[in-house]
Amino acid sequence: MTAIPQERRVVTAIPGPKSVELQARRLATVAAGVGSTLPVFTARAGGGIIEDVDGNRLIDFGSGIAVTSVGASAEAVVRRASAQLADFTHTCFMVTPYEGYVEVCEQLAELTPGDHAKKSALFNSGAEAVENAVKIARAYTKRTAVVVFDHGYHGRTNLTMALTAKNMPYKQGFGPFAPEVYRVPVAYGYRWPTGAENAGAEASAQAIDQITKQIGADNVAAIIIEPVLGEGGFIEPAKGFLPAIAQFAKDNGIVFVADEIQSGFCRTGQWFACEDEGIVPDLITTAKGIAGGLPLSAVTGRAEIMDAAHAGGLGGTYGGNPVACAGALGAIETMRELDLNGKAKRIEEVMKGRLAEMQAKLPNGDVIGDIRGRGAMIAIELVKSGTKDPNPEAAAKLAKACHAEGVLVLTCGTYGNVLRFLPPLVIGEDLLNEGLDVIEQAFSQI
Ligand code: PLZ
Repeated sequence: MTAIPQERRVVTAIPGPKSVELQARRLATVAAGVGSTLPVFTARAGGGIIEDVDGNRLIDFGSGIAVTSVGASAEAVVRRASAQLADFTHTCFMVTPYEGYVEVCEQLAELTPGDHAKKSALFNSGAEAVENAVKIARAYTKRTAVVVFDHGYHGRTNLTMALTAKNMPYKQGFGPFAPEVYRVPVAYGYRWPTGAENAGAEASAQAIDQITKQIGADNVAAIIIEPVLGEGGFIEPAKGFLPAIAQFAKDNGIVFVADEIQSGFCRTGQWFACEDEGIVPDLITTAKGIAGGLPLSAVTGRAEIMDAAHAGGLGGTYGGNPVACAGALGAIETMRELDLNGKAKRIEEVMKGRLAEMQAKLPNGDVIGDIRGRGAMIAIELVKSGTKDPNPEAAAKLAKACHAEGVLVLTCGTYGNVLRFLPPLVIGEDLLNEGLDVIEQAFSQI
C-alpha cells in the first residue's frame, strides 16, 4: 500500500460525482435510520487524510468519531491484523481461546489507572461494553439501580438508550426503555447557573442528594460517567465533581464506572481522561481508539468485581475477535512508540491557541461561547451573539463550510451547537494548522 499524500486537495464539488452516484445507490438500499455526516464515499484513509472516490483529499478532524487515533491505516495495525487474518479469522474465544485476547487483557491491566489486581472481558462495540459493565456491577453488588448524568451518552442498544440523556435522535420512538436507570445533574461549567467556579461542588452535592433521597444509595449498583462527556458536547465536569462522585460511590459500596469509550486511549493526552483528577474507577469501559478502527471493546476493572459474574454469564460470539485483538496490539504499540499522549497535548496547545485567536479577532467572535476540551478532544460551543443561547444553526453552517473546503468536522451537544474536533493523533502539524485556517475562513461566511 502506498502512503496517502498528507495534503488537502479539493478537485470536485464536495460530494463529487462518484460519491453522488454511490449515495443514490445507498439511498435505495441502506435503511434511512443510518445517517452520514458527509456523504463522501471513502476510497482510502491514513494519517490525517481521508481520500474519496473522486480523488478529493479531506483533512480528517473526526477520526471516525474518535476511533482512528493512530490513523486509519496505521502500519502496526495493518501488519498485525493482516498476519492474524492469514493465520485464522475466528474460533470464538468461548470455544477455543487464543493468545491475542489474553495479551489485550494484559495491556488493559497495565494501562488503566490503579495498581490493584485487574481483569477484563472483551466485546465488539462500546454499547456492549457499557451493558456488560452494568451486568457485572449488578452481579457484584446484588443491587439493581444505575445512576447516569445529564448530557451523558452510552449507546443505542435498549439498556444504553435508557442510559443516554438525549432524546433526538437516539431514543425517539424506540421505547419502552430499561428500568432502574436514574439521571442526575453533571457539573457543566459553562452553563452552571451560579458560574463555573461553583459547578463542581454544587452539582456533586445535588447529584448526591438526589441519589440519596430519590433512589437510596444502598439500592445503587453502579454510577456511570464519561470523564469528558462526548456526544453531549465535550463537557469536562468542573473540577471537584468527579472526585466527589467517586468518593460517594466508594463510601456506599457502589461500583464507579468510567465510560472512557470516547475519551480513552491517549485521546485527551493521557491514557485515560479520569487520570486528570487522580480518579481510579472500579470499572472502565473502552472501545473506539483501542483497536485502530477494528471493532473491539472492553470492560476492565477490579478483579473481585469482574469475577462476580458466573462462568458463562459474559461473552458473545465475536467478542475479542482475534483480528480485532491483533489490531488493538498494533494500536497500543503505535501509541507507545509515537508518544501519542504527547502528540495529543501538542494538538490541544495548537488548537486552543488558534481558536482563542479566532474568538478574539473575529467580529462575531462572541458566537464562540466556550472553547474547551483536552488533548485532541477539543470543541467550541456556539451561541447567539452576546448571549448563552445555543446556536445550532451556526454549528451546522460552519460544518458545512468546512466540508465544502475539504475539512471534515463533526458537531455534537445536547443543543446541537457544539463543533468538535477529533483529529487522528498522528496528524501532521501543517495539516492541523491548515484545517484550522479553513475553520477560520468558515467563520467569515456565517
Ligand atoms: N459510550 C462515551 O462515545 C459512542 C456514537 C455515535 P458504540 N459514541 C459515538 C452515534 O451516533 O452512534 C459511545 C461513546 C461513549 C458509548 C458509546 C457507544 O459506542 O461503539 O457506538 O456502541
